[in-house]
Amino acid sequence: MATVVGQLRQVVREHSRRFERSIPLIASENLLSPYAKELLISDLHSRYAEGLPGERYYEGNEDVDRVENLCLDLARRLFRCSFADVRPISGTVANLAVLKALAEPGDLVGTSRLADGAHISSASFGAFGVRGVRPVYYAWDEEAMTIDVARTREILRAVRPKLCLFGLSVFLFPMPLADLAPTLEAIGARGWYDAAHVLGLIAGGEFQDPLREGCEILSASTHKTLPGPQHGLLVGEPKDEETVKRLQAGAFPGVTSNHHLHAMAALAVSFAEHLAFGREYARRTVENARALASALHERGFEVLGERLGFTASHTLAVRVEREGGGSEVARRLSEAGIIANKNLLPGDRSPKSPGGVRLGTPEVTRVGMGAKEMVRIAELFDALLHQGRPAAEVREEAAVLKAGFTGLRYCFGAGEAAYRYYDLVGRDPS
Ligand code: DSN
Repeated sequence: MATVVGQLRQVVREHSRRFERSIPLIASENLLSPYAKELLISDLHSRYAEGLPGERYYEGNEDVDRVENLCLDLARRLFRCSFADVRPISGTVANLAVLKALAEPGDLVGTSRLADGAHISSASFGAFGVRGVRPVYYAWDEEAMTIDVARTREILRAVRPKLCLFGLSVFLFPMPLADLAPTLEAIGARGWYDAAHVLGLIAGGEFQDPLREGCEILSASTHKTLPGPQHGLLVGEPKDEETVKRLQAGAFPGVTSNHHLHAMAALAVSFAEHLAFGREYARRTVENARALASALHERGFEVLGERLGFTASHTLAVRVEREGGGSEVARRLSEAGIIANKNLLPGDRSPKSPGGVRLGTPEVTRVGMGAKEMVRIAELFDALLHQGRPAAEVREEAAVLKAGFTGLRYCFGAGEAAYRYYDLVGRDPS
């Protein structure tokens, strides 16, 4: 068994090295700062603290309470709101907490379709199905790559869902929340925003401000454009104390037992870092996404959202049917050291044959890349997918490009190795 442990350490070292040499373009991934990582492997990992600060079911939680109160305070400052709950352990769990709190089985809940970029939480095989709520789909404007306001108003007035979820996993442009808010009010529906992808952009003042555009509650994961640990979050301006209590009960005991205290402590660090560095990071992340989109478009790639400047977020969607389809292109990019994912795009007929790839700039921005590097990345795409250059050659060029960008930015301890393997023991077991 000792050998297996040695093998595992080696595999994870190789994984870190692979990412150090790659161009990581997964829109939902990011890198943790050294101070956040340190708390992630602290003794908090070994503890239980069910309940809220000061109202625990376990003893020994005095310091956990201090950490949680700091984390809550930072969350409220970052999102300029009165309510926060940092106990959901992931974005999907945060969504389940909202559904538990604000919907009953059988209720109608507004959302977008998967092919229009929605997260699997909205699917019958995801969180919606777990809670037993029925989706009401918004109409979609394929050219503008966002909700079609006029047609969606009609749908909402006709069907009258109780709750309306706004949020996407291919999130190119802000949702038309302010335009839809009067309709939500007229039918008595509550506005809920899943900010997982754009959390760091919202906190950095870059995308939209859902809590001031008609949404009462915002759920999220905390490791995408907000470069925190894998965890979940609820923030908002609940309309009354009853809603606060329901949301808190949704988080615990509704959908969590213990809330991963080590991740919560790391999240507090990430919030503090985002308060200090988030504005610049968010701005540069979006600038890079636009630069990459333009550079790919100039090289003949079909980047969606052209009329509106391709993207206003960290994400771009590229239709790659001419290049072999989403699955094939994602695989070939990976062989060439460029990590992305296949994705369904509007108009795709089968989930098994996604027509596109989704690209994101959170991680390449985090290690300090800028517009010049975005052009270089587009050249690598062109070389591989249009000029027929062998993947092995492109992989070497990708590694050369990445070699200059392996230190973290936009955090305390900037410059620390971004892909460091933390060898705490110093030797393999014998
Ligand atoms: N699966 C994540 C994404 O890549 O968008 C969201 O949970």
